[in-house]
Amino acid sequence: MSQVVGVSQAVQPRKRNLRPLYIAVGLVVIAILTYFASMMIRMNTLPPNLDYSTTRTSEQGLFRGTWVSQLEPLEINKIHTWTIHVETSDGQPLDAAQFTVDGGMPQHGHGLPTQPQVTQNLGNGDYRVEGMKFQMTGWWVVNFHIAADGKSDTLQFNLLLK
Ligand SMILES: [Cu+2]
Repeated sequence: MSQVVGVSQAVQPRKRNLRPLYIAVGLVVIAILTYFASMMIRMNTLPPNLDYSTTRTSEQGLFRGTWVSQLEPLEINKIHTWTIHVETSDGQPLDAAQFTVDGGMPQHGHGLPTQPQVTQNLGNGDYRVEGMKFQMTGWWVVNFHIAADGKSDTLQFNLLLK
């Protein structure tokens, strides 16, 4: 057989060696699979030692705050109200604090689906927060950017929605 083919070999272009191409395609596929696998792991693996306390100290240590949800237990896809209590680091209630609320899911790169607002000062350092909502299960952060007595600091809470 090979002797017969031998004649045409001189005329036709040599058959290309496709092996490098297969190797290159294989490497690209492996790279893509690795990328998606690591993305899935990153999106689903919680950082260890997350503090889920409902009472936390603000980032610079100026304030302490505690949240309580009127929806208990927390559920996804329900707009609900929180009460947040804020005080100074030495336990004096903040009676004239200003708040901005934001948050999101750090692993997913998205924020809250709503824009919660502090709508009422209930006195004694308590404030009503309306418009809370979480639309997915998983790890959420909620940030209260607080200004009081000419100082500002951020309280961050971690939540695990199930
Ligand atoms: Cu998400």
